[in-house]
Amino acid sequence: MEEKVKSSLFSAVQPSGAVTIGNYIGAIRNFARLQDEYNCIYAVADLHAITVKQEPAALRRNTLELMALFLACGIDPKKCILFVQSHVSAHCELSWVLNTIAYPGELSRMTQFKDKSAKHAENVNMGLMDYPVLMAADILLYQAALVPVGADQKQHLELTRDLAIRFNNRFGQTFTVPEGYILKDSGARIMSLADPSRKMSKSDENPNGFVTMGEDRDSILRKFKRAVTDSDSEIRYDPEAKPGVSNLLTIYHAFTGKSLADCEREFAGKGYGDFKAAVGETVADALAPIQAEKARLLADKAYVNSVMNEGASAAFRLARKTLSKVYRKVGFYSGE
Ligand code: ATP
Ligand code: LTN
Repeated sequence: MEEKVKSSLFSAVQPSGAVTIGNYIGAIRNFARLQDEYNCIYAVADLHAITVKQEPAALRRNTLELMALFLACGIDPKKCILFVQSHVSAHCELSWVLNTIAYPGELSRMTQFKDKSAKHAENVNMGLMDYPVLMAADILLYQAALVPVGADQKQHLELTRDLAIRFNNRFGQTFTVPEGYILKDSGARIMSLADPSRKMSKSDENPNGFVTMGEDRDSILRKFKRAVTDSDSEIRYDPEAKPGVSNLLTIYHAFTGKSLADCEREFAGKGYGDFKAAVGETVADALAPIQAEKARLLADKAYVNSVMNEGASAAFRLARKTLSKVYRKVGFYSGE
């Protein structure tokens, strides 16, 4: 039988703090699901993380923890390439070349740049503005056809596509133009538990807004109990009119695998108190085995290190192919 050639898929998460259930539902959970269908390449995006201030010791710790979390969430290093972005220098090298075809106007218009500039007004640096060009380099180096991310990254993916097309038009076919894989239903944008008009973010100053993947059971139950809903009492999925309740239904749906309609039916006639407690219990139950597996992996640092080192070698081999092609196309003399 003819074997179908798998296409490549790339995604990354920044080691910029504790990973939330928003990151998990919108992105990481899908990483393991896609690993049989695609040649998957997943990175810990430490080069991206330093665009906002990081404590060096915390960055080092978060990098190891995120690698362990990837593994604990079922990403199999036998099927995927898992590595740390700064271990493969081609990411910086390609982003330099792409910088020469990216315009400051398009970069300064990015929503994330505007949001982060406002939030970190004391540290608006060139890296923050260049963030999407580095992200384009990540994706284009591996000729990725698909990029699973949450809805907030859609604009960056559009820019990646624009840069790929611009380069291909100027220098000839070089890059695969990637597509985003963004969940269709809710889930692509999990909202804050404390303010359902804002996305759940690990850098929120209010810790009641997010639940991290490492959070203990009591804290999870407490945060869900306090989650903002509305003054009505109906448990119905309607993100416009009932953003808080809809967000909780989405989280319940994501962790149980039940359809949104079934989730609504299950809670029909029940009060908000019971509903919030049930969602909290479900999340705590779902996170427990992931937490246990992560702790087991962190106790075996040598294994996690070996996964990231082998991943970097494999990523380097793929990245070098694209980078050589790019260098040839732009006219760098090879000396051969
Ligand atoms: P910050 O909130 O500090 O800006 P972040 O969590 O948005 O960080 P990343 O760690 O790089 O940034 O995000 C990793 C992945 O999680 C991305 O694919 C992103 O789109 C997704 N993601 C982030 N927040 C959410 C959310 N609230 N709902 C769904 N997906 C999300
Ligand atoms: N910017 C992304 C993280 C990231 C990424 C990537 C995602 C860095 N490089 C390449 C997909 C593809 C974020 O989620 N904040």
